[in-house]
Amino acid sequence: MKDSSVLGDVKVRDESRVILHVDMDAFFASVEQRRDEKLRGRPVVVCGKFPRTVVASASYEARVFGIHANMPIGEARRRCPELRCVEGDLGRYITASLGVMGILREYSPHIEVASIDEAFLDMTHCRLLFPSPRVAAESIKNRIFHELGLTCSVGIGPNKLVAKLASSQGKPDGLVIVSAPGVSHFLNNLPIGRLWGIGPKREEALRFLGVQSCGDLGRIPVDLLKERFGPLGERLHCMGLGIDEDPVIPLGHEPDPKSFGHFVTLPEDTDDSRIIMGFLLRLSEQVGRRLRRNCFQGGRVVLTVRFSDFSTVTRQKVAYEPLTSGKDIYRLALRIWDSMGDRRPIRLLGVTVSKLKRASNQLSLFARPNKVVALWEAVDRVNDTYGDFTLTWGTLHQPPR
Ligand code: TTP
Ligand code: MG
Repeated sequence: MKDSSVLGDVKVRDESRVILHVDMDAFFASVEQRRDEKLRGRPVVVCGKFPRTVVASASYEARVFGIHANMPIGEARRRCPELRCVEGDLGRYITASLGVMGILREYSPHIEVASIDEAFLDMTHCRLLFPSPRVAAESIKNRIFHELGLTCSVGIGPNKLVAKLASSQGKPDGLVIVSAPGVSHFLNNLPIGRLWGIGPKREEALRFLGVQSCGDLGRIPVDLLKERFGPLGERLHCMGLGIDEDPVIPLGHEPDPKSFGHFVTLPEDTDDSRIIMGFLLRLSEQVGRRLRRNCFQGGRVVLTVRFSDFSTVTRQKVAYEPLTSGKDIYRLALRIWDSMGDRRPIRLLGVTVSKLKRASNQLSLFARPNKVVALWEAVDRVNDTYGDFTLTWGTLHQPPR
């Protein structure tokens, strides 16, 4: 196999890789349709339990009505009055996901679980095991369907970028194969919004430069992209050409996460500071818990606030001491909230901790007494055993509806 390598400053592209991307179709909704036959063939969405939750997953029958992930549930119901809304059950989806990943593992040891319902498989070294990548992909689709009662879409390409675009192109229940020489033809008319990392704002900025399709993105001078988008310009240029040298990273070899964040859509828009503070404390606790569970400490708190008109503001503050406890995260989040001074009613709140470092046992000058550390370890143990928020701050004793 040719390896991607750098000769001087000339990047050599490895076009001999065979990468499969498998993405389950309407995953949460399909698991619900499998469980309950009354939901099959019908418009179904999976959502949270708050009345103003958003859609997490929409069945393809629901998508005909323009319903999609992240749409407020009220809007989804307006579009389709007969819509069935099912409260999500993460346990069920994790079990289904384990089933899928178990099957995929039989096809290649080089598997990167990219999310609960998608994975990349590097099949480059498995070529002798299957007559062709197509045969391997068809076998995967058959097994997932017959053994798990679910459908998936598979994309095959010379890299992760193209494989992922190919799987999404074939949805639902598709199989799209793009060979290395076919990449530029494949990208030519593909809308730029399909590329990872291109949201509505970037899409608009690119359209302003006359870029409509991925093909256009590849043809526009890289210097223009760098001028407009900074360091991201180079990456955009590569994406437009279908170049992606990122390896498939198997479990246990992932780089450290960059941040941990939790978000909540409030039961109703509010400017009541007591309610807002309650949610901030709850979110901060959740983030602190994740930091400790994964043995990280944080250096910065980012507060996300979405107002009732959907305008969204993020503000951040750097911490003087490494963050691990929800209370410290909360203090900083509250300071950010206080300093924002905008008291319009809020729809969504998010607390994220970034600048993560692996937690060390080194004590700082201002180190907490070990009693505090021991207390948090004990609280975590109780919550691990009996469920989140079994032991928590008195102010959270009445959990938000
Ligand atoms: P996706 O693969 O993005 O969506 P999907 O499987 O529902 O539909 P598609 O056929 O287009 O792939 O996400 C996988 C699951 O992750 C999805 O079923 C629900 C969950 N999810 C959320 O909880 N919130 C979100 O915002 C998104 C996008 C997904
Ligand atoms: Mg999916």
